[in-house]
Amino acid sequence: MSPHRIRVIDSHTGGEPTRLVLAGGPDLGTGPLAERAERFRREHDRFRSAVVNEPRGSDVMVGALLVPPHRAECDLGVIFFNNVGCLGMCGHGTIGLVASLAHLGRLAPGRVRIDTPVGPVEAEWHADGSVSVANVPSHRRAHGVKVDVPGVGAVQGDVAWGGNWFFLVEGSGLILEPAHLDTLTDFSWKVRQAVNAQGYPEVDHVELFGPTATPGAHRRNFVLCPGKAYDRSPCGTGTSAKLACLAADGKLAEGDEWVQESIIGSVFRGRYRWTDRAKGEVTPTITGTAHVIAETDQLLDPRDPFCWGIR
Ligand code: PYC
Repeated sequence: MSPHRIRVIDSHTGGEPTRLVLAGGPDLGTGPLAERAERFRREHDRFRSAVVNEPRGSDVMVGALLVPPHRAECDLGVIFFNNVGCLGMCGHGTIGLVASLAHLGRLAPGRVRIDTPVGPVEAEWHADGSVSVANVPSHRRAHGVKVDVPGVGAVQGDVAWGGNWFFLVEGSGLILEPAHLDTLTDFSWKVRQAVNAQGYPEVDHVELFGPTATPGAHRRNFVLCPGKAYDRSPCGTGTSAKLACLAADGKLAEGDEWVQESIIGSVFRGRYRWTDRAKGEVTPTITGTAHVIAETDQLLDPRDPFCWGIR
């Protein structure tokens, strides 16, 4: 019996990997992307695990399943997934997707409309190789939420949507440097559990902010993803959530640039425009650069005891 073959292309965006599945993925039908993501979750979870988890991947790998769009105005569709499940949207992943398709000669410089489970986004591949993503409308749901975190104490933050749900914390007092990753991960994981228990079960990312020494950057962040891996990039959906909070607080004017640095020093540039001021809803645009690092065929042999990944 010959193994099942999956064609993938790997890239990284500011250090955060994206594995784009070009062929060999499951047939999810032609319905809306949210329904197809649900079907992917329900019926093909072991495929997800096989593609991104060890031994082929790692906890930090984000997968992107390329699918036909449902929305008539879109050129292509994508379902993002990670080591534990599906993501609504993924900013670094969209930049990686566009850079990968450009590398393959499947895109010309210019705009492309992309269907996702949480709404359409528009990406633009620029002549210098960078990619801008006009994300789904983003907003802050709750401001200054006080959470009692067992073993930590009181922590205050905002709950905001940027294509995924975030709890954003300013002034945690922690040092946002790679040398402190264990402490940052432990703190953020406890915060997430407390936020979920305290009435926000949908929050699956925690984003901490601190000072940056990088000229031109505004803040550094640390983002803990749903499967306990930290984002090496500044997180496109997390930067979108931050822009929604800055807009709500009147701290960044429409059209002005926000430069968000990641814990490893990579940078996204963000701006927003108001889409519904009364509802506090903005459309963020995030710009970053991805690099293609591998074109591979993955082989899935059911005789392999770890064929479906180590979960
Ligand atoms: O860039 O939006 C993002 C993202 C989400 C999870 C990891 N990266």
